Amino acid sequence: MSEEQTRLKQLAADAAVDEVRSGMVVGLGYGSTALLFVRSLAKKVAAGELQGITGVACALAMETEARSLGLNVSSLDQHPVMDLTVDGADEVDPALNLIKGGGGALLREKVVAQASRREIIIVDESKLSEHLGDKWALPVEVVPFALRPVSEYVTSLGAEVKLRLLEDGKPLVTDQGNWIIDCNFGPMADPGTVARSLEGRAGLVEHGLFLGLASEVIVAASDGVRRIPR
Ligand code: ABF
Repeated sequence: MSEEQTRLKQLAADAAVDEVRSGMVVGLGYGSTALLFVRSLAKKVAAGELQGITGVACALAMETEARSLGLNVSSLDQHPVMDLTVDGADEVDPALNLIKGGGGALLREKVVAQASRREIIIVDESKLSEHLGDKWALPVEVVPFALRPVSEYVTSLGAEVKLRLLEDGKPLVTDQGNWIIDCNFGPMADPGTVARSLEGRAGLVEHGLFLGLASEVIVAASDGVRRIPR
């Protein structure tokens, strides 16, 4: 990631921190941009500028990181509704629909997003696309037992399917013990139809199309930060 991209991500993250109020239950997203948000949030809490913040993390790794930064991290069992969640995205279309899951945390991210009063997405300008799928394959979480039938089904829908592997050649394992297949549908004229074609398929646990879930997208570009409300 370039220094400029990191600078832009930090601008977006700082704009999101300004939306947090004392006493809030805050969903903590996953990925490098969300991490910048969590670090900025932790600084404000440590400085006493925010009190009574409870975090609910969208990934086990973020839970650990947030606790190491001194944040109070709880669970959905204790806090089933978030006042505000801040998360990243891989791709954003003009309708603020998203592709998420580049970090493999899409299932918990979607659970937390659906449980949030506000879902603020923070991105740098490189994430904006005319159509979802222009730049990113769609991550899909799959039960290992069902890898082949689900992969063949998604291929029959017209996508090119690849099992996500780590550098050691082993499959990435999600927090739920599942695998991720990256499904390249190409540019999607109607992501809703793609989403519906994936839902209900046995063994296909969740997909990375976040439709109608973003309340607002904060975009950091070289000419400044802009906020796009739903
Ligand atoms: C997570 O982080 C994922 O849902 C999303 O794919 C990814 C974005 O990563 P980054 O902020 O590092 O670009 O939110």
